Amino acid sequence: FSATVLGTPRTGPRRELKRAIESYWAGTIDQVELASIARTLREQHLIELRDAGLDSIPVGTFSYYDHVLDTAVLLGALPERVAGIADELDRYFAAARGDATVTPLEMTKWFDTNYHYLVPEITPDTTFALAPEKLLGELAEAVALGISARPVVVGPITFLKLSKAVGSSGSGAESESESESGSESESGSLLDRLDEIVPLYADLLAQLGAAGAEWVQIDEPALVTDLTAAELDYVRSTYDRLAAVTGRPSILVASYFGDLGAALHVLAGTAVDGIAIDLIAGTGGVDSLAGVPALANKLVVAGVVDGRNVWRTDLDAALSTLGTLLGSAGTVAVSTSCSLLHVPYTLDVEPDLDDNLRSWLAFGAEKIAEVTVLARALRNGVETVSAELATARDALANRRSDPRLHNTTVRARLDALGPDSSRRAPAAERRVKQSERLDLPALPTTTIGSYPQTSQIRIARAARRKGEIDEAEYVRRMQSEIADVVALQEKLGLDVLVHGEPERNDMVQYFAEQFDGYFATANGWVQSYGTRCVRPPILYGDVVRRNPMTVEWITYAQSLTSKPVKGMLTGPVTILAWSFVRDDQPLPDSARQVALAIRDETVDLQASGIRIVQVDEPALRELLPLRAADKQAYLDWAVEAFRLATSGVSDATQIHTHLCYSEFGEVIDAIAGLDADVTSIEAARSHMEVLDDLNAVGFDLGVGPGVYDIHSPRVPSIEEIVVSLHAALKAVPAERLWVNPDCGLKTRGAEEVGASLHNLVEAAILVRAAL
Ligand code: THG
Ligand code: ZN
Repeated sequence: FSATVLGTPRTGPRRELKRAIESYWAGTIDQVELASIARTLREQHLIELRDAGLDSIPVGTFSYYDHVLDTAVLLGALPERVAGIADELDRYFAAARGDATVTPLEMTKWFDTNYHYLVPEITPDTTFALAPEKLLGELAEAVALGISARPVVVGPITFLKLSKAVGSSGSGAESESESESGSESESGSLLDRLDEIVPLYADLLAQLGAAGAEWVQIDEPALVTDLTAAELDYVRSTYDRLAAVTGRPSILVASYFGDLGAALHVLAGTAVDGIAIDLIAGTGGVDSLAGVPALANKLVVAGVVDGRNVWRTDLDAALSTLGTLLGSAGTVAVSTSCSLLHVPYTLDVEPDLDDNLRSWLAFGAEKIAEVTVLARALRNGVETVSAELATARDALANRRSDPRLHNTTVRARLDALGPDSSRRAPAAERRVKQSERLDLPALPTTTIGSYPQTSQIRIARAARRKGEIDEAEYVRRMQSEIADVVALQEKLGLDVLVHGEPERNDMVQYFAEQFDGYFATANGWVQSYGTRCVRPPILYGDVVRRNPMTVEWITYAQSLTSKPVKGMLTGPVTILAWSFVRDDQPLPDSARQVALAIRDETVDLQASGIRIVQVDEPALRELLPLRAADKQAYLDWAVEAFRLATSGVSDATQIHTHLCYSEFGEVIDAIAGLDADVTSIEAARSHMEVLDDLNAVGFDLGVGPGVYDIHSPRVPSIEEIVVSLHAALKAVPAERLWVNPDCGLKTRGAEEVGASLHNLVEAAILVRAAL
């Protein structure tokens, strides 16, 4: 084949699948109707992909929740605790989301993307067994439509590397917190289980071959991470075994999100038929492939169209890459660098884009068109696509010359900032000035920032969007929400208050909308996990904060109370992590621009009398590079950007930060490096172990280890919070300890929030009295 993509979005162009699944959960449609909606979506999509000109089309990439969970089902590896649920689909959803009696699988990030997968649990007792019905069924649907379908599965190495070894089959949450998913030692040991699953993959290949598949795509993104020699041996033996299966389809091993490095030589040395290579995220580039003679008898599927970002491809550059590749590969097919799961479906549903901006972009459908143009150029000669090449050139030239890309004021301001601009006075000096000004009790209580998004908030937001209410009325309604949240906190006796963030639905979108240099899409949904989607804003030019963004809301809240109200901002790394970012300048440069905008906001908040400003970096861990060699450079610029954002205020202004989605291990030094006066952190599920880790790196600033897990609707008792606080006090002296939940409260119900915070305050009072 000559033109393909490694995968496609699956939630539906208008999020039809999301709605159908949520309706099923709500009980308003049954399984038959859900299956029929899903099948229609799949079939329409297959036809679109074929009509767009792809000559090999991925199937089996459809999912009701997550493709890693689907792989666990394929291999018969769902946890024992859901085995008793008779209905297959309900068992699947119970593994994904839990139910009244069962804890769900843990969720974590899919490599360095914003997609979250469910972490399969493998116990010594797990008995793998092949369940190929879903994949065979989707293949049969495509075959019936006469479509040249290529079944896709997550490969055995990646599956085991992403899974978590748990002690025994019996337990759920208890054993989960003991081990971190994906860590070197455990995943190393799980590769022992290849002997059990490779035969199932072999069986699967034979069945796919018999069902008419000419090619199968085995996804092995784990091969772009650092692998030990022993792991590379596993790669070799696994693919030697799979290549030896009789009656199998041709095997395409798909890598993406980085360079294969040594794994390329290993794979090329096996008898697999094709290798997909990410020529966008990989820095080795196409030249590094020239040194792999074994590629000369393989199909190289060249990922020259960026599957993860939204910019129109430089077709001339892509053609030149493809030309070089023709020198080292047996045959070449054109593809996206990874699955299109990570970008929206199409630009067609974005009415508000100006024509210039539109011409710079390519979402899913537009990327597929680029792939087919490039493939036509390879097949029939560049002259057959000269019109398309000219259009692409014009768009690129238009983008490069657009005045919105460069703001000389911002650049001059950043150039003028020396290293002192990201340094504050020593923490001890700050602590003295802050405690004089704030006059807080020992073990001060606070919350992370957001309060439940009530139906009144959603109604007001929708009414404002439709123009049914004016801005003044909208502000009145938000102020009334803020007043309620402040009154609640006063009543509960919290020490440091928040305004509750009613005006934000997604914090990154909220800030991006107020920056020049950003564009917000109307329908650019991307799956985040399960049925949940986000609309990442697009950063295209230099970032300028047009006006103060939060000052009016925060000062309104502060006017209602004498207790300190925290200003609430999102840090530069998180804003970028949850955006589509510029590809025409290094990410650290964009980070400094966002940091400057946030810094201006902190200074304005301070000037308006706000004494504490929190700058959240929940995504600090998310952008961590996949290869160890790249990690420190990332952490250096990420920490520097945060410090630039937070060092503009006086010593007496207290800077807080909040980090979530733990697995802090690799970033623990960076957390200390942020130099925030107070850091609130997820700890409830890790039994306060994170505090020992912080001590080990000499962390001596304020810390608020979450004393209860807000991801569950359960109300923690006073007693258990007291126990948590005593555990925390073993690691942290009382002067540095804060008391807070482990994350924002926006997804929780009002009643449980009131009850939980009541218990939190009572527990703090009890422990305080005993100090
Ligand atoms: N904002 C952005 N990206 C994120 C998060 C975020 N990435 C990581 C993490 N948080 C993902 N978590 C969620 C949680 C909830 C939802 C999406 C991602 C969610 N989405 C609504 C839905 O799909 O129904 C739509 C929300 C909307 O209307 O904007 O609930 O916090 N940028
Ligand atoms: Zn959080």
